[in-house]
Amino acid sequence: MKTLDKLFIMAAALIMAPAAVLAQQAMPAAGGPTAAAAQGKAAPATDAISARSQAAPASPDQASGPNMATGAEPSNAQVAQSSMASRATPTPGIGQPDGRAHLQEQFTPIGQEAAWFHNTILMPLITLISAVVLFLLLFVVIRFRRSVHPVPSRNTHNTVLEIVWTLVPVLILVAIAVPSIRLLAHQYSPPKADLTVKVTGNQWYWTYSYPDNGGFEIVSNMLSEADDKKRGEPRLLGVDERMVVPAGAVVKLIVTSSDVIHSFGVPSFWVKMDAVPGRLNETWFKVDRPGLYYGQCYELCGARHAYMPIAVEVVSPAQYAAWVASKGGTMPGAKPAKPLPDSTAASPVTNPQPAGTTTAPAGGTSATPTPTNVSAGTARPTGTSQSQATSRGI
Ligand SMILES: [Cu+2]
Repeated sequence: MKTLDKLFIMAAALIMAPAAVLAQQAMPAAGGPTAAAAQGKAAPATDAISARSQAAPASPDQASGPNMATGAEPSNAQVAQSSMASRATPTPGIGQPDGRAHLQEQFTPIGQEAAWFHNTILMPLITLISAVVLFLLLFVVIRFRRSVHPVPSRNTHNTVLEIVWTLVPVLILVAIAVPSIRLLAHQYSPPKADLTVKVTGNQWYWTYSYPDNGGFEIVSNMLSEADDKKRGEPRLLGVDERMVVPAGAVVKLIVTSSDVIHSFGVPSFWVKMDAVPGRLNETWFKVDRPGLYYGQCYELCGARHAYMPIAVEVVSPAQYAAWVASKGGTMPGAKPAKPLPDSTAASPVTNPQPAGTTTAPAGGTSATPTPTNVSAGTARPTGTSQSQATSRGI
């Protein structure tokens, strides 16, 4: 009965709306803030996020992702080996925090769409709503203060206002929902994967398995502060063994944990996925720009939670093939496919390259690995004393 009453009153209110008059001046001020405040949380008054112009789009050569399965171009094997001998150096402000309060520059299609949504739609809207609410509050406080408005109005209803402050937020929510749901749909309908990497969180390091490349696994531990300095890595973000993926390839991540819940996240990829023991979670990314991108564990996972960084190195397909070979892995379909002109080139590790010949692949961008002071990095044969690369299956 009560419900029926309410429905009746609401219907009557809707019909009567045009005839209603503004009861008093206090009403907009009293109602406005409540309704508007329900829509947006307080936000900084300024939109500090500015789109920074980004350097170095990947060259078509480097971004030829879907061909990954066919393996390295033989002619590039030597080049790749020489490049892999030196680790990519981080670019300040890219793939890592730079001290400013903003989203990191995005390097995946999803990240770019999400950053656009945040910077172009959400932040201006939140700022506008906050400003309107603040204005209404100040208006009420000043205009209806006791000294100039001693007798308060006792009106409790204003139909027009009630409709307005219900409809406007609904329309705002609908307007937000369209790009929001579109973004969700894009996130959860990944294109066909070119490469799968299984990510396992451990207390307190990461392991990365490459089932498409023979199932080898690498163990990624944080570097000491001294090593960070020596290798030019950002503090607390450098690792001994990076996850290496090819540029332009759709990388599927299977994320799990061996002990407690961790969370694998790389902010500049818009990737964050919980690593839960006994479960396989899936996420993906596609990065065209070769370079180095950092992340961290995003779930409180124990005493050294803060010390399990993530470093993802995006390299050209040829460099990736050389890296896989250096870890004892294989490229899918690479076996009898194309006989190499130089049979020894199939094993880049055994093909010494004169030091200093750094013939970068075509289209070398700022992110292309350049000769650095670090050469003891990833290009070491499987089975060294480091035992970082084991050939366990997953
Ligand atoms: Cu963790």
